Amino acid sequence: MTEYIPPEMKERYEKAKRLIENSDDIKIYSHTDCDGISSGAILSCILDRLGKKFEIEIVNLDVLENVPIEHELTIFSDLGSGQPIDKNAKEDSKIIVLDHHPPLRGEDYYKTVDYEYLEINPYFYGINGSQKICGGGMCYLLSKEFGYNDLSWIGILAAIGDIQNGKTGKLEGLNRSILKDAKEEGLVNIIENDLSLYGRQSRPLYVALSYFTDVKIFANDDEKKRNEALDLLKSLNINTWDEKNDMALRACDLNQKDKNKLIKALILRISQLIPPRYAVHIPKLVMGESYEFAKEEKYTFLRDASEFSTAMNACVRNERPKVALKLLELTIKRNEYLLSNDLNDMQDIEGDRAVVLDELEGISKEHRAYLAQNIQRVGESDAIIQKDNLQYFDGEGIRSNVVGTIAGMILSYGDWRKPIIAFTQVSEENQDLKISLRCSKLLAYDGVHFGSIIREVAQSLGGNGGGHDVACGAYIPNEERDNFLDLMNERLEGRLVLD
Ligand SMILES: [Mn+2]
Repeated sequence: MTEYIPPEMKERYEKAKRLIENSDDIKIYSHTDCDGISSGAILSCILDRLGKKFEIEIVNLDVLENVPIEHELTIFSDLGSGQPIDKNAKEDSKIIVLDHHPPLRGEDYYKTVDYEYLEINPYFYGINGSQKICGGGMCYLLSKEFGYNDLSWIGILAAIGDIQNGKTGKLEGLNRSILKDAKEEGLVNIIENDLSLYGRQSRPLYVALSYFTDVKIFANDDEKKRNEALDLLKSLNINTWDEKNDMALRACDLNQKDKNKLIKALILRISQLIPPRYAVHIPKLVMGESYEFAKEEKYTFLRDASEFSTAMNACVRNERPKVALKLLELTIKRNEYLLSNDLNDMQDIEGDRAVVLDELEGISKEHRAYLAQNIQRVGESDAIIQKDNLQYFDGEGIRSNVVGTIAGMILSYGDWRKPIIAFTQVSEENQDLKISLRCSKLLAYDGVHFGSIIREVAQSLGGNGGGHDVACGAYIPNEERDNFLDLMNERLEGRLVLD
C-alpha cells in the first residue's frame, strides 16, 4: 500500500498552489465535523501565511446544492466531491475541491466546463478515502506543497476524528506519510501496541476501562461498572494510583508489561462472551496505536488525538465551530514559537489559548450533560425495541446532529450483536427523519458494511444516506419510518451471527 503521493495527484497539488498564489479574494467552505474543522484550519493557516484575504464558512452538506460562487477563488474542503457545488460558477470562477469522499464527477470533469475547476480526490488514484487519507490530510498535502510541514499534526487529528484507523487500529497509506512528517517535526509521538481505551490522558484508568464499549463486559450502572473495572485491575495487580502525583493513574501511564496483562485479560473475557466466529477479531478491539501531541501538557485532552477530536466535535455539534477553529489557530502559533525556541510571545499565545480553552470547557460540559441526560432517558426506559436483526429507539426531541453520538453510547445498553438505529426529526423546519446507525466493530470486521446498506435502503425510500461501516446515517421522509426498519431488518437477514 503506497505511502507516496501519485505523480498525477502531485501535479494537481502544484496547480492548486499556483491558483492560490494568483488569487487574492478567497472563500473556503468546509464540513461541520472534526475533519472539516481541521481542513479549514490548515487552509486558513496557509492563506494567513501568504497574506491573502479570505473568508471561511463551516457548513452542512445540504447547503452546497445552491452555494453561491462569488469570490475569485472558492475552495471546498472535506466536502464538495459528492455535491453539485459548481451550479453557480461563472466563466471567471476558480474552484478547488479537496475532498476524500467518493466523487460524483470524474477525474477529467474539468475538461467539460468553461471555468477553472481543480478537484483533488484520492479515489481518482485508487486510494481509499475512508482509510488512507481524510479531508484534513488532503489539505495538509497542500500545505506541504508550501513547505508548511508543521501543520502535519492537524492531518493526524483529522484522521483520528474521521476514524480512519477504525479497521486496523492504526493509520496507514498516505495517513502514515503524514504521521512521519508529524513525527519528524517533533509534534506527534506514536505509541505502538497500545491498549485501545478512550480517555487515555484525562480519565482515570479504571474509568476509561469501565467505558470499554464494543462488547459489554461491565454493568450499565456507572458506579457498578467502575467498581468492576477497579476489581479487574486489582486482580491483575495493576496499580491504579499514581503516588507521585497523588491522583488516579491514567492509561497513558501504564507500562508495556501492565498493558499486555490487561490486553490479555480483556481478550479472554471478551472471548467468553462472543460467538467463536468473532474470536479472531478480538485483538483489534483492544489493541491499537495511539497518537500523542508531543508539545501538549500531559493529562490534558489536548495531548491525545482521540480526546482532542472529541472536543472539536463537541464544538461543531453545539454550533460553535469558530471556537474549534480558534483553538487550532492558536495551537499552530504556539507550536511555531515552541519549534523556533522564540519564547518571547509565548505568554500572549498561552493567555489567548487559555481563554479559548475555557470557552471550550464550557461547551464540552454542556455537551456531556446533554448527552448524559438523553442517554439516561433512553437507557432507563424500555425504549430500545428489538427486531430480529436490529434494535432501535425513537430519539424524538434529541437534536439531529447528536443522535448518532447518543446511539453509539446507548449501544452498550442493548444487544451488541445487532446494530442500533435511532431516529429523530431533522430540524424544526424539516419534518424528514434523520437516522443514525451504530454497531460493534466486530460486525464490520465480519464483513458487513452498514454504510452501503443504509444508503441503498434509504435511496429505495426516496431518501439518501451513507457513511462508515460501523457508524452511518440516512435521511428519509417521515412516513417511511416503519418501511425503513422493515427493509433494514430484511437486508440483514443471515448477515449477523446471533448465537
Ligand atoms: Mn472527512
